[in-house]
Amino acid sequence: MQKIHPEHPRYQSLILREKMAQAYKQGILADTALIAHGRGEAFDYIIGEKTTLPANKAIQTAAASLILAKNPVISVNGNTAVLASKEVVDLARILKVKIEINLYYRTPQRVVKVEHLLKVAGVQEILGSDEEDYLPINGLEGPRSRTSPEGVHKADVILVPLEDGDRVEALKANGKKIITIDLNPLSRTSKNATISIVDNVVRALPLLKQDIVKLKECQSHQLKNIIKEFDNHKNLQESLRIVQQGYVKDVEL
Ligand code: PTJ
Repeated sequence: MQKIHPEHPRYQSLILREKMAQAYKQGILADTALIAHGRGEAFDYIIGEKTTLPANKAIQTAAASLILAKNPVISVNGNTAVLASKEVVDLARILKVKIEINLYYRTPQRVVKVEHLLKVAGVQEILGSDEEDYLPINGLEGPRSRTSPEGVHKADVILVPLEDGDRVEALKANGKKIITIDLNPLSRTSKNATISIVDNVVRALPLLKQDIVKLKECQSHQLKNIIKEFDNHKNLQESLRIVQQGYVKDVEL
């Protein structure tokens, strides 16, 4: 592994990049995973690698929604597992929910490796790894359409960090509430989700956990109010404005 100096101004970002490169070499990630990561990195660079105000608002609403959900599930792909297994497992533990593996570029070998990462991070039961036990989502082709009967299939609220647009659309069309974490406010995922958190998964997941701990003490009408007051479309526009401002600021330099 390349030595990265902690004093480097973009130390965290370089550490994540290195982590992804190593995981790619180990066959955990899809061939295009580093491209997806690079796109996220570009947006993160523009927003200053910080959680923005609209992202914080979306995180708070996501926390309220997950607490109120009857059957929430966390859907995990290769990139999320590599970047944030521990954070995903922490969140699942505190919410007492299941984690389900869903891979866009599914191979049995990658499923085993992603499952191993999550188990090392501390989770016992993981859905979505069985090659036989699944039900398809209507309106979606290929391995992405797999849902575990005990997980995504019967879930009402699904947290899908870093997801592809087709799957979000199909899950929503099947009546699910979708919470995404995607650094690109223009992605179909962000545009179609019920709650879109425009932030890096590595920052958003711990903040989501923090808000869940805080809001767990609230009564259900207070949580419902948080959700009622949130407008995802408006919030996404604010995220996009921050991206535009970041860009203009750089050009003026
Ligand atoms: O592991 P698999 O086989 O399921 O494949 C996973 C990837 C991510 C390769 C696959 O789902 C894919 O191709 O995704 P997309 O369509 O490229 O979308 C990835 C989105 O995630 C893009 O909009 C990126 O901006 C965003 N993104 C990348 N890294 C991060 C991110 N968002 C939040 N945090 C990140 N660290």
